[in-house]
Amino acid sequence: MSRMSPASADLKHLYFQMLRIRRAEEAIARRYAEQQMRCPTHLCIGEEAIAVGVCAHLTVQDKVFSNHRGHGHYLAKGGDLLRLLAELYGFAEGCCGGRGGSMHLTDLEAGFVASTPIVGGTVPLAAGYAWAEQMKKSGAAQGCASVAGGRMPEATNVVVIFFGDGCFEEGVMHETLNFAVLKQLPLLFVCENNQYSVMTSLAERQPKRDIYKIAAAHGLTAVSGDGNRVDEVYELAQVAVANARNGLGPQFLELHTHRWPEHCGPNEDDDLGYRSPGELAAWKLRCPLLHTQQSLLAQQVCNDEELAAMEAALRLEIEQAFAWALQGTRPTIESMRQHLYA
Ligand SMILES: Cc1ncc(C[n+]2csc(CCOP(=O)(O)OP(=O)(O)O)c2C)c(N)n1
Ligand SMILES: [Mg+2]
Repeated sequence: MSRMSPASADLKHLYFQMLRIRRAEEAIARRYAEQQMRCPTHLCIGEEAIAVGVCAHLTVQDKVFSNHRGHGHYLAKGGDLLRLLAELYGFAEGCCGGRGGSMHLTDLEAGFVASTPIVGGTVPLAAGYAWAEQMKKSGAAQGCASVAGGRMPEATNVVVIFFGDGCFEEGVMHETLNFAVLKQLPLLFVCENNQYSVMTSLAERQPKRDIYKIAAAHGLTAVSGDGNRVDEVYELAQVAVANARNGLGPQFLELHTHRWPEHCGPNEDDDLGYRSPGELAAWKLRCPLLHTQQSLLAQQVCNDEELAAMEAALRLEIEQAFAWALQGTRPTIESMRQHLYA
């Protein structure tokens, strides 16, 4: 399949989705200081284009697995904002019953299976899910063949795993790549390369080389792109998702981006000096929202009033979502032993 740019209406939708994640993350950061959210929280401000550009090609039946920095993936896949916020406050109404916090998100109705804090933890889970999808498809094909003379089954549901450049250094990542290629799983690996694992840059951790080329050595189709350009992410993901869906095996995207806030928490940390001087400022000029907003205005897809209306709608939605979440109830002591396996 060849690459296609998003149509104007799609670009507007992509912009709105990115803006929704940005404003939700900013509101979380603002309210974090109130000390009511007690879970460690990794914000994805600056990286919104990747979640949005990839998830634009997924159906509800397609599944997403994520990591510690998962709010954007959850929202882009259609996860419930109310239940995300309630989870951050540790309330029973949260998407994990208030037991998990920011790094344990789930919304099965939306096809967002799980995020976990263990770096690499969800990578083999995603492969397992993709293997199950593949088995279901081949089971359906055998059923079809006996009933309808070998008619081809529907294309497979796709599984997407989002992870960082730090995760790519985990052994399980490479074991999973090997297995996914061996089994030709309908799995899309999305590496959000923000150049840092906590405060250590890629240059301090690895010899100079491209992550996607290491992935390609496992024998799958791997490409890299600008993770701050939602149109580019959209185009690359369109091809990758279609390939995975249509039996061409696992696909790999390495998308370059940058996290603006501190690794974990609501604040900025540029004063700590682990980023080179001017690095963050340069990335802020490459803001994914700003670029898309300029395109929408230049192409006359949106005017200033429509952009202001989007902001107003999101302000209301997010205010109401916090008001709902803050009325949550604490999980009961009796529920403490539920969902435990020993
Ligand atoms: C197995 C494991 N090792 C270490 C950690 C501590 N830790 C949490 S996030 C993180 C950095 C991960 O970096 P990356 O995968 O690039 O994601 P980013 O935070 O940059 O989005 C580390 C080392 C962990 N949670 N799990
Ligand atoms: Mg990183």
